[in-house]
Amino acid sequence: MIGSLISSRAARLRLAAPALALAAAAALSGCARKAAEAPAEPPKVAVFVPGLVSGSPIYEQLVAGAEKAVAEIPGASLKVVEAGFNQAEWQDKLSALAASGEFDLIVSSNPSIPELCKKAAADFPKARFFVADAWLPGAAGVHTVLYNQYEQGYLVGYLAGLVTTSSLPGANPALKAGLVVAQRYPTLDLLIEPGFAKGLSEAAPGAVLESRTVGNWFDANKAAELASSLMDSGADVILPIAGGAGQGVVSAAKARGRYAVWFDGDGYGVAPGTVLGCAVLRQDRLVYEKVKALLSKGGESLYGKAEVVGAKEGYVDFDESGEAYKALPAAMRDSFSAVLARLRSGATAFPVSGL
Ligand code: RBF
Repeated sequence: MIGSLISSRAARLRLAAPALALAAAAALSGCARKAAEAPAEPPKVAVFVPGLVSGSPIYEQLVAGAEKAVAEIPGASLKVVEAGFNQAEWQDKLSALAASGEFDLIVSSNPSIPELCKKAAADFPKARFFVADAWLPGAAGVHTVLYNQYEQGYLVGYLAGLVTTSSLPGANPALKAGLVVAQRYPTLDLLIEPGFAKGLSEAAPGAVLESRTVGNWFDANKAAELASSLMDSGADVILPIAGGAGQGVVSAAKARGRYAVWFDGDGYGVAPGTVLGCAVLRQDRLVYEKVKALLSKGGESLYGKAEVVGAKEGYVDFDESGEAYKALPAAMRDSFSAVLARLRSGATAFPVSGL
């Protein structure tokens, strides 16, 4: 039985190798025999969700991408761990996953996570991490990919500029847009907000961007209050970067007949007619591709590396399929789609080399 296993593996080895004689010799070596006797276990993957999945499109996509990759690897398994909103607990929870030694790969997402992985990898050098929406080069055992969120912010900023200068029923003469954020962090301060401001001022020269901070990623009531105060001061279109709390921004905008633009996923359905545009991430695709690559031969070479992907690579985009977007005046959509096309083609680029 074992003998036939070895010979069928040897046959496959020979098929794959360019030099038949070499492959046959390798198949007879102790090394190849050992590999045949102890076939690699199917991989085990953990998804570490820094928060809760529900309500945060970026985390929904994280899980969906990992699930798809694992489903395609025979015998592979997936465990999803929601770490909750107490950020002070994240290091211990992540390190516990690494310490268990159970997982071939721990996958996560958000810019604060690589530092925690770096610490866990120092304590448990066999642990391997992939973090999307993050950037940390040179950390052993940790691979990161950052989205060009300047471009993502720019897209909805440009749309917000078209809205605030428009004669849509919910638009007012004040040239003002709002931003409701859960907390301040470098990707927001260096990419998302300046990108939004750039798009806004290109479409609406002289327009003002005002922001408010919720203090957490879940309090939709507080986010709604902050959105109301922005609307009191003249904002007619608001972007929430607030995870589940963002729903409160949209309901407040809806209640006042104003508008929202959305980030990360498809938000048109959150309040039809209120959410006018969605700058999306293809995080599900990225996570799927990276999990597959990291678990295959050669995947090890990716650890320690940090990459940036944007609109040109197709990981930052805009969802034009929403009814509310399609119902906008043709002149607005023409102007917006020209900007979108330039970003997609790379004719307009806002290169980001890290954080
Ligand atoms: N985004 C969410 O959608 N939900 C969250 O719970 C969430 N938590 C975050 C916690 C920290 C410490 C940081 C730095 C970011 C968090 N983000 C969260 C933001 C996320 O990484 C991303 O910037 C936004 O989703 C915009 O793409």
